[in-house]
Parts: sequence; C-alpha cells; structure tokens
Amino acid sequence: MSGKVVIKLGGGLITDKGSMKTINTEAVRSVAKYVAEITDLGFAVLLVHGAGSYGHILAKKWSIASGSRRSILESQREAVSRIRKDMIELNSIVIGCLEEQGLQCESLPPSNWAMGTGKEFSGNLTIFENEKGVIPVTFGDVVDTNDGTEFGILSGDDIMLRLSNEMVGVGHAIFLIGDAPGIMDRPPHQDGAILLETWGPNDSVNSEHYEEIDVTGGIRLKMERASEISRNVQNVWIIDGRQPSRLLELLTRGQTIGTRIMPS
Ligand code: IP8
Repeated sequence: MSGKVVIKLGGGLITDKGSMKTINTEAVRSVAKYVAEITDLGFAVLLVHGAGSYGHILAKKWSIASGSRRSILESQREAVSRIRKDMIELNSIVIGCLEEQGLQCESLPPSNWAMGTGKEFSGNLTIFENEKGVIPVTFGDVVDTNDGTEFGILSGDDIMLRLSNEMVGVGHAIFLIGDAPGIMDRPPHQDGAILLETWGPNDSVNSEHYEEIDVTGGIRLKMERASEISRNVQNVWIIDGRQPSRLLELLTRGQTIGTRIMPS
C-alpha cells in the first residue's frame, strides 16, 4: 500500500481545551500506535496537530487572532512568544509519543516557515517532502504577517488544506476529532445526535462554535477545509480520534465509522 496520508490530530483530542496546557497523553499515544501501523503498511504520513489549550486560551485572552493592538502591544508580544513556546512543548510531546513507536519525525513549526493566516498563507511547502520513513509534523501556530497586523493565528486546518492539495500523491486527508464519531446532525452532546455518513457543503447541520474557547473556526472551519480538500483528494474523512483503529480500518478497507466529506 502506498500514497500520502495527511492526518490532523484535533486540539480537542490531544488536550483538554478548557484548561490551560492539559495534555491527553493517552489519546496521543494511542493514535501514534496506529500511525506506526499505517507507516508499516507503506503509507507516507504527514501530521498536523491543533493547539487546544496550549494555544487558544492565551490567544483568546490577548486577541492574537486579530493582530497587534497598540494599547496592549507589549503584553501581546509576550503572549506571542509564550504561545510559540507552549506550542513547541506540545509538539515535542506529540513527537515523543511517535518516537516511542519507533517512528522518525521532523518538527516544522509554522513560525519558522509560514507567513500570513488563512488558507492563502505563504510558505515553502517543499520542506514537507521528506525522505522516506520520516514523518513531517507541524501544527497551528502564531505566525508573522506582512499586512501591518504583525502577527496572527494560522490554523492547522488551513495547513491541512494546503498540504493535502499541493503535495503530490495525497490519497487521504483525515481529521481526527475528540468529541464525536464524525459530523453529527446536531451538537454531539445533544440527545438524539446522529452521525452523518457523508457530508457536503449543501447538507445543513446544526453545529456549534465555542467562541469563548476557540480562536479559529472550530468544527465549521474543519468541515469547510475538508470539503475544499475533497475536490482534489479522493478520501477525506472526519473521524473519532478516540477510536484510532478506525484510521487503520479506513486505510485498509476504504470504509469506517465516521463521516466521508464531499465537495460541494
Ligand atoms: O487549533 C490554532 O490552530 P488550530 C493555533 O489548528 C493557535 O486551529 C496557536 C491557537
């Protein structure tokens, strides 16, 4: 089996989003185990992870997503370096779990190679063309901007879009989330929520965005980016990262429990 698989570990899967810098090491470890299995099968994995409580809480507190604000600029700059440091810490933990499985990784922090936010960010994506067997790992981060705002937030979902669409040979783009089996017809904690086996932008769902926690777009941004990816990549899925064996099932059988994402 071959081909590239771009996987995003959602911030809500690998951390507790509501409380500062709380990692869910067990979740990362169990995904890492399956990443090792699919690598053994011959797939080349590229990994992106979200920020969860290592990024969103401080970014929210200091309005980092909307760029520099003169009255609080010094505190914002301190927050920017703190968030970057915290993200490197989270990234090292993720990479540590992958290395425990015997995987070789290369960390590519966006603050070193990307400029600007949103899906049009600039950056040389050829650095993701790694030698065989080495997994490039990147993440949502605070990046510099060149539009006068000084800094902003680049979501891992935007990085997913660009990597999946621009790297040659991507057959699968898979978003692992931490609170549901896939896209549900209503917020997953609501009674009677039903898993949608497929979703495209013409299907309406009642999704929630926890703006008080999430400075990027939450599940909505993921769904939009996933759908854009599906115009170019055949297998785009949002699945439950708490059940990582589904990753293996999807890659070996072409099907699993989760939501297959369609173009519009
Ligand atoms: O969790 C956000 O990335 P995401 C990055 O992938 C920061 O949307 C630093 C909040």
